[in-house]
Amino acid sequence: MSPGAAAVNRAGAMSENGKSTVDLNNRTVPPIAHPTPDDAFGVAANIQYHAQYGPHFSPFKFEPEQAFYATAESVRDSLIQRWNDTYAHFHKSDPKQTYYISMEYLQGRALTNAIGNLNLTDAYGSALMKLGHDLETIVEQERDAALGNGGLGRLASCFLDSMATLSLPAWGYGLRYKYGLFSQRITKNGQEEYAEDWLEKFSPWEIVRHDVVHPVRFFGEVQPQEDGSRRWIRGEVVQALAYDIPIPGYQTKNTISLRVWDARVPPQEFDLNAFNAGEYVKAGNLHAKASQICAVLYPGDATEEGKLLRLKQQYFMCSASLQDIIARFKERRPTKGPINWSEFPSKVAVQMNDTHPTLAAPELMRILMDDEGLGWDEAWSITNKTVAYTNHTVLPEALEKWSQTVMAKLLPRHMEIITEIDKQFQAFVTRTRPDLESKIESMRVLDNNPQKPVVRMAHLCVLSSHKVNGVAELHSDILKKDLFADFYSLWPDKFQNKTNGVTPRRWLRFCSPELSTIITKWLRTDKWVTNLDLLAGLREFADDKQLHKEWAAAKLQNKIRFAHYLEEKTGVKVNPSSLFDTQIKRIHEYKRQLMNILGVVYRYKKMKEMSPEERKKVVPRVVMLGGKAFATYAQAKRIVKLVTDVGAVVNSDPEMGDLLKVVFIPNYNVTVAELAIPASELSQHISTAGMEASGTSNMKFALNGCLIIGTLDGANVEIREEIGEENFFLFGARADDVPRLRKEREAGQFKPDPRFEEAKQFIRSGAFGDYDYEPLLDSLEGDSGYGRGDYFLVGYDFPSYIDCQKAVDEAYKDQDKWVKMSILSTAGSGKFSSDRTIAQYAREIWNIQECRVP
Ligand code: NBG
Repeated sequence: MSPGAAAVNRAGAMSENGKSTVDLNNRTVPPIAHPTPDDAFGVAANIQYHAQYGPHFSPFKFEPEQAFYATAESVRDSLIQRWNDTYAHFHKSDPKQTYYISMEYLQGRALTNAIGNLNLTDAYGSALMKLGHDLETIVEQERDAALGNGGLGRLASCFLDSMATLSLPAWGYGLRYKYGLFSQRITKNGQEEYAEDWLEKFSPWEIVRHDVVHPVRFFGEVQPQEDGSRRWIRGEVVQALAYDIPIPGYQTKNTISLRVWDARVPPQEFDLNAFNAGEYVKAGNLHAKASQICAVLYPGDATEEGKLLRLKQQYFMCSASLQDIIARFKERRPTKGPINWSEFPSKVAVQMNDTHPTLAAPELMRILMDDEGLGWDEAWSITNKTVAYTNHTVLPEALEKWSQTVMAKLLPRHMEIITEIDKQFQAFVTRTRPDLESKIESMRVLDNNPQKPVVRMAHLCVLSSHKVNGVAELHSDILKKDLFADFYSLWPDKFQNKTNGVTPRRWLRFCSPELSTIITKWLRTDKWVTNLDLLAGLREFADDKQLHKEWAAAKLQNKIRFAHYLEEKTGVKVNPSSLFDTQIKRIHEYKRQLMNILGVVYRYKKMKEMSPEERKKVVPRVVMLGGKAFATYAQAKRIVKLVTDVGAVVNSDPEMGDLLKVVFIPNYNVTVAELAIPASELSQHISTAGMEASGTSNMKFALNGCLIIGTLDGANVEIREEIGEENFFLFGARADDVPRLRKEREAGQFKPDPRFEEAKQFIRSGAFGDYDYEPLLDSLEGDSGYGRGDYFLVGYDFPSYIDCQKAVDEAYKDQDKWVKMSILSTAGSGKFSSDRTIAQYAREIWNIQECRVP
């Protein structure tokens, strides 16, 4: 922020007490409500208008916070105009549209992205200057929209950006969580969770649609009708109210919408009599229940109540979205005469992002049969042609299974429909593939294990969808060969791969303007922002000394910026000329942050043993880890604690100085990633092979010229292919070897490397404090047993990991070589644009075309 900016009022005058005030007689910049300003003066006038007439703050203050909200509202005016034009254009053209349903979106901040996409960054920068503020400070006022958890949610947000940029007729659907994912604080005890109140004031980006409300029923019963049809009646009904978040495309007028649902009950449901009788809780009972639905993302599900709430959330999202989709379809059909429902799949594509939106399929069946009067076969054929499913994980604990009892209680009609789907599937297999007869039980949607009868949501997805895709080549192969092998043998054409991607706007153009400018200069075009393959043009200059100089300078600038951030958040001062080594992602045993920190422990111990002379040869490193551990995932929380304990010891060891720093980056989110990724030189993607479906931060790092140390897992495989194996630090077991290695371990054939034993022993010795790490270290011991036997193969991969880290240090010593590798990383990242991914979905799954606003 520019010095004293907050204390200067909009006319540029200081108020008496030094606080900023508004000179209401200021005529320099009059408030103007025009929604589409495009010059600095027009923008300033529009910001001024929102500051004075906006309903949220007193008009006398214009500190950065108020300035942010007024600025955002001014941007929103332009977005609304574009959104209206887009919607009108879609309505007129009536193209087939895609509806992307996702439990998570990780939007991050919106301001930089919105003005960048509108090509108004300079206009807003100058306008704010006129008003006594600088853009950078204003941008920093915004809270991240925390409606997601990890890669799955961020992918959904990148996809929306690409859909808008490609001018595709598409919508996102999700939930409007009040507290979203928790906010993380790091204390002496490790991670602590707090409610993230991104809506504490309000979000300037959302537009409530009071005219878009759909009823959603829970519980109740099914009533057979005289004509043989079935009706779901009684129970509890809440209303889904739509909020739209505009998603602007880059260099297109198209602005699409992320529609998130909030749960409400109408005032009539408030029991005034009970309230007046002093029964306050009873009076607002339904209100309280409704407010639980959109309170948090992934509420704890250890209890029955927690499980029920999660299922409620999922159904609420699916039902509201499907009703909305159907209403939009009907809007364009003749009001008189029957609707031709067979047209539906040629107008509507529904994409289920993982299994959370599975209920979209039985809900569509229910609406078509019970509300619209279609027969089973017709409804099933329409549903099947409409919905498609993306699988994002092969981890058994993440493949959802809902108790049949809970399902039948909360959604009795859907349970009937699911049961019928299951029955027809069995008949189909018996009829067409008698050879699969013995597999039927394991393939069914219903698992009738008397101990715990459940509905297998992934199987329901596979049966209901016309296409099923994985998110990287290796992952899609595993789906076909392993997880869904029997389904694949039934329907080989159903299975596809769509390797993930990331939006080049947020993840290069806007998060690293320095590097972007250099790329544009050397490529002599900025077209790479929408055609990322053009980055390959950098290869030609990979040895150019001038480019090396500019490249290294941009990287250094990003490192300095991030070093400031780290110091502010953690108090740890790091030297920007050290190697910046980063691992940021959800904390999970399969992602093996534990291997990273064990490697650091080993490095530290070896450095302690060195003579001062030997130490001089060490490449200084800052090892940074960040990520949230799920609140009830004890092992993950112990890993966080270990990282912070190691950091506390190493960072205060005078013998280490700048040679080694270990920092836990608190409260990792999109905004932190936007700072950390452009600043990193090495990033770790070191999951047990076969377990990370894709990874998307690996793509962001590579795009920003950060080298990867990683296993052959997920999209690492394709990244390495694209950027060249000589530019990738590879180690570890291959996916194909993992089952055998686990078996060998169980048979007692594993011999640990002495370096691995040494690292664990060092922790056990109390070198990092007396916290009880035994439960964590014990998971690496033994050959079998629950939570033991090193399921994630940390011990097996450790020696090759350490050797590979040595190779990293050697490579870093040769800065010319390193910078060349860095340039080649960026140059080889063209494939990983979400524009490419979304174009493939549009062509190969959704069958939709560009619908550009003229
Ligand atoms: C995650 C995978 C990542 C992948 C993202 C996006 C879930 C269930 N899966 O590897 O773990 O990059 O999805 O596809 O969150």
